[in-house]
Amino acid sequence: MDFITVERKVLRKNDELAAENRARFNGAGVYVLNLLSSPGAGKTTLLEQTIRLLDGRPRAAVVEGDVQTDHDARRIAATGAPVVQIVTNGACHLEAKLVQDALGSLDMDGVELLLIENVGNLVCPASFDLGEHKKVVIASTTEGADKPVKYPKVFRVSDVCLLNKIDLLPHVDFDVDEFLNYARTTNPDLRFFQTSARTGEGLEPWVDWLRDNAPGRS
Ligand SMILES: Nc1nc2c(ncn2[C@@H]2O[C@H](COP(=O)(O)OP(=O)(O)OP(=O)(O)O)[C@@H](O)[C@H]2O)c(=O)[nH]1
Ligand SMILES: [Mg+2]
Repeated sequence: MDFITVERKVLRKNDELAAENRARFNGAGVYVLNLLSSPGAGKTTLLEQTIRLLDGRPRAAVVEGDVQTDHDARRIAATGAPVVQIVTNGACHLEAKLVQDALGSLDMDGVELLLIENVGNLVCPASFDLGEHKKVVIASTTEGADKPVKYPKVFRVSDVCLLNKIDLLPHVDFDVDEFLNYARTTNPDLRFFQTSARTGEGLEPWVDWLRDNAPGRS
């Protein structure tokens, strides 16, 4: 009972800070996406390729979330985009306060699109609003097609779903239609993109969607 009360308080406080973040993003005209996936689904690789394809239209910045290391921030920095790394030191998700604090170290000059890579985990990150406009869940073809029904919350709270690593389909036992059916059953409003961050296949429609949506701030 006490535990549940504490958890509710933590979430309520997080929601307040997330609302502050969202107001700040809206005030600055920055469109924000929160990227969620299991470890290794390809979030950072997708970000690297996406930033290169966007080519500054819109100008993007990245917040990286990891349990340890600044490996991902270094990879993003190599693209030239502004980036800040949050190391959670064991925590399995980002929280609004961590993002708020990290923004102080990020060059947001001229930035219209902020991409937040959450800690690789399909469970905890789904419960914490960071102040983003939309959540994007990334699944990959090496994870099994039943993830939308095994981890439904992350698919329910997301607006967009990327199915990544489609270049591996000939080599893995993954039924795309089964995955799409499971995902649509969990969330009928999900918008899908099938991508390979390795070959670039399917990235153009995703980048077009970003370009269409980034200026249409809510
Ligand atoms: N074949 C193939 N490999 C990919 C693709 N996208 C990413 N990878 C590989 O998958 C591995 C993990 O990719 P990352 O981009 O680091 O994944 P991540 O989701 O950022 O991982 P965490 O930050 O640790 O959760 C790397 O070896 C990538 O090269 C893809 O579309 N196809
Ligand atoms: Mg990563």
